[in-house]
Amino acid sequence: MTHNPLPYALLSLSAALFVAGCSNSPAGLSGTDDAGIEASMDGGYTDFFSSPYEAADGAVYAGDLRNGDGADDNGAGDLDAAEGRATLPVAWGRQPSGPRHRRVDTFYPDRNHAESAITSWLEGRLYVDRSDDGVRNPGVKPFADLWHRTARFVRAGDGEDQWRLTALTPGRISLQERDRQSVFIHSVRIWVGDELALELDDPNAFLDFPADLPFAAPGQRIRVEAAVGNRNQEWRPAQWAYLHLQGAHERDAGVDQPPFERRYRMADDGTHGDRVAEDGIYTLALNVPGDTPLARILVDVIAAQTLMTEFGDDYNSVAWGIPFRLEE
Ligand SMILES: [Ca+2]
Ligand SMILES: [Ca+2]
Repeated sequence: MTHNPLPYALLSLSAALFVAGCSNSPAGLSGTDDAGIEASMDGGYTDFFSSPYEAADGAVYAGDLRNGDGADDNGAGDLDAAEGRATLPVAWGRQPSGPRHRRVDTFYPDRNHAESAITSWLEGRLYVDRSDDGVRNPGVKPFADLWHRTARFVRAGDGEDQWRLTALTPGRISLQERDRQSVFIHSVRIWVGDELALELDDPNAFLDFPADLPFAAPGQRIRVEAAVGNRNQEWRPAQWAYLHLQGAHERDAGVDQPPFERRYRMADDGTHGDRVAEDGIYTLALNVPGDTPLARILVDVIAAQTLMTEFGDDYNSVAWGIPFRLEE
């Protein structure tokens, strides 16, 4: 396998932890169960470990959903960019491609507990259509992302190869070539009704599962604020922010449904619940859709430059995936 410096660093750290754990608690070795851990990830917890779905749009969307009710706000505005002023394409979207590699490094502090660092290497194509000609004829840009999450498990029963999820970090998506990434997420806050349900300023922070996850009933109002930025200020705005509602599990047993994915553009213009225009805090307020397998909220930041042209090797994006609980 060929990997970049970042995954090497992550894996080296995990390996060091693993060695330290073994030497400190030799009994831990007899409790290792890598196959059982991965079986649990791919079993009941697939919503949090199906990284390709967390990463991708899976379609080239026309316009943008903005009002939270599913109506098309036609986000593509005037395509003639004024000096330094970024505009949106008519349509854009991502499609994963090629094989996906997942690496799981698990440390066992004792025979009943496990902490797994999961890294996936994701590649795909970004489609951008900037010609307002009534034809869906996008150009294509390649991308290569890293997806990372850490999760803690407890053995569900003695002698069973079953592990119960007890905590997890947000899913963090970044460029494989980290020094090419100029966009960043500083923090995310989620309100459910009038209550601040989650405040995240560290994507490596653990959320207790399921107690710490934002929780809402279908139809309930949620509001998401994301403080984001771009070290490259060539365009104004320098980036766009999107919110994806996602879920992978099957809502109805026995019915094989495609993963649920809905993308909304977040506002930084003082509308749609945004408190201050152009302060780098993007907002979206919407009513939680019912009858969907909503399990994740993904905050997705993409550099303005990346959507200003249809071709080129300038993909520049970052995302945090936040697990979410929908009242059944
Ligand atoms: Ca077109
Ligand atoms: Ca704002």
